[in-house]
Amino acid sequence: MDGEHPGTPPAFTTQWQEWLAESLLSGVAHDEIVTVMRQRGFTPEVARQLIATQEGATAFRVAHRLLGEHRKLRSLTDALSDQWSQSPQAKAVPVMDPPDPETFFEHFYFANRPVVVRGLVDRWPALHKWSPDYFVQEFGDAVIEISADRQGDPRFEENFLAHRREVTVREFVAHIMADEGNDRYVVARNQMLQRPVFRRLLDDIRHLPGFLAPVALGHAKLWFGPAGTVTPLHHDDSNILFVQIRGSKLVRLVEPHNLPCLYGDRSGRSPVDLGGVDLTRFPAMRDVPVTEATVRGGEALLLPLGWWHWVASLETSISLSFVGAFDLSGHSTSWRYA
Ligand SMILES: O=C(O)CCC(=O)C(=O)O
Repeated sequence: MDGEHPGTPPAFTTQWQEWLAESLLSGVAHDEIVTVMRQRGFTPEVARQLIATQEGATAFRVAHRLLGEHRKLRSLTDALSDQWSQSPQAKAVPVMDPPDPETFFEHFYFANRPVVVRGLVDRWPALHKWSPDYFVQEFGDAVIEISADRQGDPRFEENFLAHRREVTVREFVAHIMADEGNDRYVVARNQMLQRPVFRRLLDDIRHLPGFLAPVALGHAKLWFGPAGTVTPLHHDDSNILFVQIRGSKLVRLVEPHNLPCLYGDRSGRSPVDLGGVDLTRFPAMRDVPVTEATVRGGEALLLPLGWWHWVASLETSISLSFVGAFDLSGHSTSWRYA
């Protein structure tokens, strides 16, 4: 928009058109717009005429209406996240002990609130059998896919395909027992339990009547790694029951109404590191409440639909997640946003 010669009326370039549309849609007063345009060589009459033409254009009027709806929705999410921040549950995830399906659905699943459930999987043989040593003993020579060399790549999730490696269970366990950290991790997307050789592991988990639909068991997703793995902040599009089989994990959560402050991409990943938020890079995070839970072996955590979560393993860890397959008479809701 610079570089106009005094006395020569400037061209109303695409850049000017976008500036004008953006200023009007952001609510800048006409007089202020005219002042800026005058300083750049437009006469006040031409500036006012351009404003009138812009405001009369069909595309502008549609954008104005949609923006009004967007602002109203945004102010609602701001109000709801403010209200949530006053709840005691915003400080720490509540614990349900013993498990009770009615309370689980009524107070947590349908209320879209996370909860740690104790005692839910007490009867699963996996709790007592599964360990790195057990996996070596039973499947030592079997080949698995892992997510590797992650520490040097801040976008290792987006670049998932480039980080896939094949190793034997024996090699993997030897590595994770020797080295903590985020460099080697069997994640859900590696689909370990989908390989036929590992299917018999599913015999060690049991139907959870009232909580999970029987079909859920066949779709269990495995997470297996050393202390120090980190799954970066993201949200999923369904409710998840996350079951810790062995070891413990720290889970930090952000309530969905804070979505506009999380710098997320279209797929639901956020660059914000909840291990230590950089407020210079992400100032909108300043007032966002972060809720925390430590999930220990034998405990389950409801990760409700749309909740952002960041997960760090505190010890050698084996976990399972069950996505969107709850024992409901209706259907499991999912969030279609693409
Ligand atoms: O355990 C982890 O590292 C991540 C779990 C997770 O993000 C999920 O189940 O959605």
